[in-house]
Amino acid sequence: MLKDQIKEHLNDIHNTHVENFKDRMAEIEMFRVRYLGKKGLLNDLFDQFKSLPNEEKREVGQLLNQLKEAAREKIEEFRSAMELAEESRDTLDCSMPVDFSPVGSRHVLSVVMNEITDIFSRIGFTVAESVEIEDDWHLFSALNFPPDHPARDMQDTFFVEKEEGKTDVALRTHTSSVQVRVMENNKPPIRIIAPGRVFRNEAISARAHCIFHQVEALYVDKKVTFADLKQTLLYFAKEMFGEQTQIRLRPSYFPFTEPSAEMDISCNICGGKGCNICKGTGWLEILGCGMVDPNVLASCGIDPNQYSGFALGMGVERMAMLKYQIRDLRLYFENDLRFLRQFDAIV
Ligand code: 2U9
Repeated sequence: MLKDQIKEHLNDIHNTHVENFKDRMAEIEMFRVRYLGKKGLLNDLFDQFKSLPNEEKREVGQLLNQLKEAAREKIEEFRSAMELAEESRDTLDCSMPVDFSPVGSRHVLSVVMNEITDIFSRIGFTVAESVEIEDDWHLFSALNFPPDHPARDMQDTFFVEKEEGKTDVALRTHTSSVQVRVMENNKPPIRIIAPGRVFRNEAISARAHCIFHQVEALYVDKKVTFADLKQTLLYFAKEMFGEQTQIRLRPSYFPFTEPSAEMDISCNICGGKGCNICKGTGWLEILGCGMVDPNVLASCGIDPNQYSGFALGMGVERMAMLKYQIRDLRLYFENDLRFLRQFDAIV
């Protein structure tokens, strides 16, 4: 039947794709002649149409028009596909370098954290890690925090559970809890660093964030003295900020160390002359430290009459700020590529 023939041709046109043509120009012309040429299929079908009974003409006529339109559209589609191929052939530059997919880089905080870890590992410290959700004992009590210390307050600490008569559970406010766990489970000599993420209930600003990173170090053995601490600090400062770096210690207070101190380094921007980074003092505060309080050693099951130890702690964000002159803490967490890309070259 004529109707079925037309439908078959429609189907053929639909399934013809220019990508399969070898010599596109010649094959498009062949396609045109086959359907629309003087002796083409459409003229032949129109001839057959003329001799159809009148009642069939309406339906078959519509189908014939559809077929003619489909053939025309297909030819148009072939031609524009060919033009596009021609254009890209003209503009194809085979000598152009390959556009490799972009490779990510390490975040500056990880770089600095790894650098600190490497410096301490060169003098025998190993890395210790533990949980970020801690109990009151490992966060505060074992570390000699008095019961009314502000760190135990909701204002300063994110509590996960705080209930009357129950052990309080909180996001760790320092990585010192890691050292408590190591001391509880190991005998001295202990020489570890505890790098990790910590959480404090602070309003976010250029100088404070509720999430930040610390690296703490702990050395416990027989006859560990403040001189050991001082030498370790000098070694660390020179490795981290350059051989010319000088250090000074100022007395301070922490519940877990006695005596306690804060360490400054000579300003690595002005070399100690005084600039706006060191606020004209020539010194930059970089970490806290001290001799582990005997109460802390005892709480962790280590005899303070036999052993002594030193500890120190630093904020990684602050270290990176001083090393790379980053002015705003929020930049670390915003993932703005303009910031991150500045550190592409460092590993
Ligand atoms: C144990 C005993 C003692 C770790 C120490 C500091 C001093 C210190 C701050 C630096 C900036 C925290 O990130 S910060 O806000 N830390 O000043 N941390 S001594 O002392 C310990 C740790 C564990 C068992």
